[in-house]
Amino acid sequence: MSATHVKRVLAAQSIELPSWAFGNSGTRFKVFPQPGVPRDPFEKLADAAQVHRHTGAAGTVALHIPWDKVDDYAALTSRAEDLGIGIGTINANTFQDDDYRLGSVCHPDPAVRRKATDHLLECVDIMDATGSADLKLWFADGTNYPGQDSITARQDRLAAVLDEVYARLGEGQRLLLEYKLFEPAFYTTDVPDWGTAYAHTLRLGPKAKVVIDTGHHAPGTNIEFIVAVLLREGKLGGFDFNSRFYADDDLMVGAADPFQLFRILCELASHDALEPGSGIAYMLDQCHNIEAKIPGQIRSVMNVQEATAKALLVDRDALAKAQAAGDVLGANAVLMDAYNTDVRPLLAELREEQGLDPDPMRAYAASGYTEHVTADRLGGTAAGWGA
Ligand code: PSV
Ligand code: MN
Repeated sequence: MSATHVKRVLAAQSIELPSWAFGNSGTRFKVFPQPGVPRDPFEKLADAAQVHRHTGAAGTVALHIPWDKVDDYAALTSRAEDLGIGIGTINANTFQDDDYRLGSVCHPDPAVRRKATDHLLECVDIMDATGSADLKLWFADGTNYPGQDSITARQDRLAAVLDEVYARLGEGQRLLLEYKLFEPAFYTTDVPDWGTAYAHTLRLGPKAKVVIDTGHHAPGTNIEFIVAVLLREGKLGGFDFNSRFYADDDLMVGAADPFQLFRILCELASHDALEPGSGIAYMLDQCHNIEAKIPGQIRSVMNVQEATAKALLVDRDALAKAQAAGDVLGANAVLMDAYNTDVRPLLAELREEQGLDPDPMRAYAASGYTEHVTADRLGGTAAGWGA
């Protein structure tokens, strides 16, 4: 692919930011509060807009309901527009209510399932109000002990709820089903893997797709294989990007294993799924527990851009030739040549062409925004993971 084409795809790339990345977060051991953290969804949007301002590649923000619940979604949407960004995916939350001890959509009690379903339907109402196209569902449902509940009955309950939510989707709206190996349930999880998510979304229909959170697999899982299979079946809806060393670490994408990120993006490039309009939502799902949040998001967007540029630089003709000839080392060398290319000058050039500073980290630091919000956001309650 020519440098011009690479830059064209990169210029059109859009990486969605999670609103919750801007609030205080931590582990079950300690949350280290940071000064200047937003106190409401409007301030979260303002911080997200800074990431877009300096990268030009992060024009939408995902909301998490009820963390980002507001009285007036029209006002929130127009604030986003004023800031030069848009509202993206609506993430449902059926994991933080006392009623959900035994699950939400898979709970044995129909009243709890009704409550969870009503929440999901409310999320679609919010999509209507904000113009959001995607509903992202992740369920903390599962069991901790053998015999605790019927695995099959739980799948039946899940299917019934998904049917009801799917039927409520409007024109152009999608349901993205996210899977996760374990946590908070430890014995069984009701949507533990891509196979389960695929089976449900296949049954539901074309508006239902699978979302891959890169942190939700067993160590050593070949995620690019999952990407290839789902793309081939037309069932890949999007990504929650982040890095993991051990479990669902939610560290910055491309930090723990940039080569894995490159391999995933290579698979997407080979299906032309990085091109605008491919229908794949590229989202971050991260928390910045000890590092500064806005620069953490800027760095993450840059990491995705760098891996994307490398994936686009793979000489696909040479690769196809080497593969057809059974040239194992030659084919591998084509990939490694692209991976080992320093794409930072190309991205700096692109940013200059877009009227941006070639170094987004430096530009943000020089902007004085951190100092401004630290001085300005006094009083009130800082948003946290969960508010
Ligand atoms: C669950 O671990 C998850 O990945 C889901 O996407 C949630 O909505 C999100 O994290 C919350 O941070
Ligand atoms: Mn996720």
